[in-house]
Amino acid sequence: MNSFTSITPMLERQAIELPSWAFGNSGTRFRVFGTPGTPRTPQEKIADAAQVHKHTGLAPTVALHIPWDKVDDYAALRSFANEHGVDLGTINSNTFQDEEYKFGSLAASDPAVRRRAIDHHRECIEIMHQTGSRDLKIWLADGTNYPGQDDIRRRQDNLADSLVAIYAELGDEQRLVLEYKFFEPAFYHTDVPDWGTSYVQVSALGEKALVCLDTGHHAPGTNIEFIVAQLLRLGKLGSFDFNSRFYADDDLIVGAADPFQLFRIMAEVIRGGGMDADSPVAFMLDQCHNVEAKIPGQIRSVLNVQEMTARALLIDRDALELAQFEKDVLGANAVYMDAFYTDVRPALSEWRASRGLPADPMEAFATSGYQEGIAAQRVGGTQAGWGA
Ligand code: PSV
Ligand code: MN
Ligand code: MN
Repeated sequence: MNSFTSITPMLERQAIELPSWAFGNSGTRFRVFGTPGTPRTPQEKIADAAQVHKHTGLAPTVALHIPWDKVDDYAALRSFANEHGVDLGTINSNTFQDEEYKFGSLAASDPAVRRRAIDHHRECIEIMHQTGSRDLKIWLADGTNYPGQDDIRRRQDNLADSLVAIYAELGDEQRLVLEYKFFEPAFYHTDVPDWGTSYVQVSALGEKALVCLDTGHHAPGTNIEFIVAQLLRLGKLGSFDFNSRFYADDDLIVGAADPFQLFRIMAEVIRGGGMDADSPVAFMLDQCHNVEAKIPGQIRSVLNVQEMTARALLIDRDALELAQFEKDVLGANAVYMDAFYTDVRPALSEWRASRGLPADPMEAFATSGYQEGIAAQRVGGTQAGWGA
């Protein structure tokens, strides 16, 4: 197995973007639970996100969702973030909560609806210029509920045309990442249901368009690390939305349901160069904390990613390749599993402390008094965009 010291340069550059919506109240369609201290403004969400970075050194940027995080002055919002030790990251568009989008947005049959959705993305790109964001992330709720409801092939053409119009607006340094999801809110067909469709659509656009892989957006049993390997091989893996799920799009803490899956994904990311210094792959959380405390929930999440990354980096690639070459099936599997079963927490704590970070970020936050402070100061926190 590789030594811990040999993997710290890779760990050093690990960055996991936090979603602003993770800090708002959320729940399910049955109930949204309030929490004391919930942010009331985008600024307060950013301040909370900055706590995660302060205690872990892992989360230097915060993703915004428009219009949930709409402000008058985005440059000022960026300065606010910088003053808190973080920066603004991905801009997420939103074409799923307005009445006009009942039958879709970028893939809709109605040209006026498509135009409206394209204009919204133009506005997002304008915001990206002000926030200094590189990535525009598009997730669409588009789809149908009944066979025959709409022409599913024509909708692909509509989507392609809409994406061309958006892509044309991107600046040289900007990128578009197209996220896929196999179902929900549409149940019969979804217009971007899988990595293949996303790949086909972004490939038609050009180099600045890539696929976003949300770990919660697959059918149970899907081999996600294979998708990772394939997209990296094709040079089209742009970003991750990390979360975990038991049943559907649960948006639970990444690594909570199946740490081994997270390990396997990170092993394939590393194998494909996705953690190299010049890698185009961006890592983000896409989670909601319905019943647990939000800031510690995010701290736990980035630590889970760090722990499984460290374990995946420990895989002795030479020994693995040799065993694979020699057709030593169980030997190869043992090399892989040895790394997975290594508890890296003590080494990570020590390494963290050596870099001036808390050895135990969960404990450091719990004893910082921050949570008590916001609970006393903030009344009437906002609901995150996701109620389901
Ligand atoms: C809806 O499934 C979703 O959870 C997608 O994963 C998006 O990334 C997220 O909402 C925010 O728009
Ligand atoms: Mn997502
Ligand atoms: Mn989702």
